[in-house]
Amino acid sequence: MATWERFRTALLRTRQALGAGRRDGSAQYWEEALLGADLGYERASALAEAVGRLPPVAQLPALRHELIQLAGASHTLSLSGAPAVVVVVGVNGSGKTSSVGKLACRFAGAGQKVVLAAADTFRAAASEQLGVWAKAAGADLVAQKPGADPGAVAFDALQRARSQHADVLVVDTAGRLHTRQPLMDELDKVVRVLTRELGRPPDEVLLVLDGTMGQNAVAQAREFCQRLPVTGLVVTKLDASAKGGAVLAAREVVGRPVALVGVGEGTEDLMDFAPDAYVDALLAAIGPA
Ligand SMILES: Nc1nc2c(ncn2[C@@H]2O[C@H](COP(=O)(O)OP(=O)(O)O)[C@@H](O)[C@H]2O)c(=O)[nH]1
Ligand SMILES: [Mg+2]
Repeated sequence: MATWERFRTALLRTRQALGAGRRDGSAQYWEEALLGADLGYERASALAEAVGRLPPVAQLPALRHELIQLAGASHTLSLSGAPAVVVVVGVNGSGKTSSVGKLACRFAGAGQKVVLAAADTFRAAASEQLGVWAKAAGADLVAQKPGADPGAVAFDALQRARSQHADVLVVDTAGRLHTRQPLMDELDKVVRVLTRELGRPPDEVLLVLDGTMGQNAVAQAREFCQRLPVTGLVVTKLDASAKGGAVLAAREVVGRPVALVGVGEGTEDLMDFAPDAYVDALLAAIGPA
């Protein structure tokens, strides 16, 4: 299936939200449509006002142009290190472990040797869940006892990746405040340990956002990006969300590119973000003027 079609399928609910009203070309119509897709109030009303002033035939092309600008450039993962190191962060339940697993399958499928680090050490179940993905991908799993220092797990995993000449190390992390140490400090430490050992920052620090949370995910993104050197966003669960517009809002608010989007629970359901295809898929539900 083409990228556009996969986005279109995944964005069914958001498209329904966007295409719900009867298109009369008024600013109010556009504002309701864009708010329905959870683009955020300020952005939705500014766009609606600008588009609503145009003649009906010019409205959809103008909106498309504006949304593509908002979506920003595409971001190909930069994996040049040997090993390349990817750290995955985000709140509990956002889809970190699944995204780490899908990435592992993708890298392994491309013939790369992958090591996974279970740096969510709060629950035993967390490393078990990652172990299932490691098995599926044929990746090596580095885990320690529950309660271990996540920085120590990251350190061990990097040693392992080096000794095995792995191509990629992907580090899964915890998403909730579960020790006396606040979450951001813990994640910051994981990144610092890796930076010190590598002599450079990790290749990617990916922030996973739950696509069903809409504007709440945007607020989280702001908080994470203030504290951590986030290089890209991963927006998951778009297949279960009517808030696909929030992807664009998050990108704009934090100024980090959207790297990947999750469109389901299968190993293949983590797609590279393509701004044009995404916006076209979003707008596909809007009827003629
Ligand atoms: N439908 C759907 N579910 C997803 C997606 N990504 C993750 N999930 C589900 O979201 C739940 C939480 O994911 P998990 O990776 O454990 O989140 P974590 O706590 O951040 O590690 C699991 O049930 C996943 O299967 C996605 O793109 N689409
Ligand atoms: Mg997890």
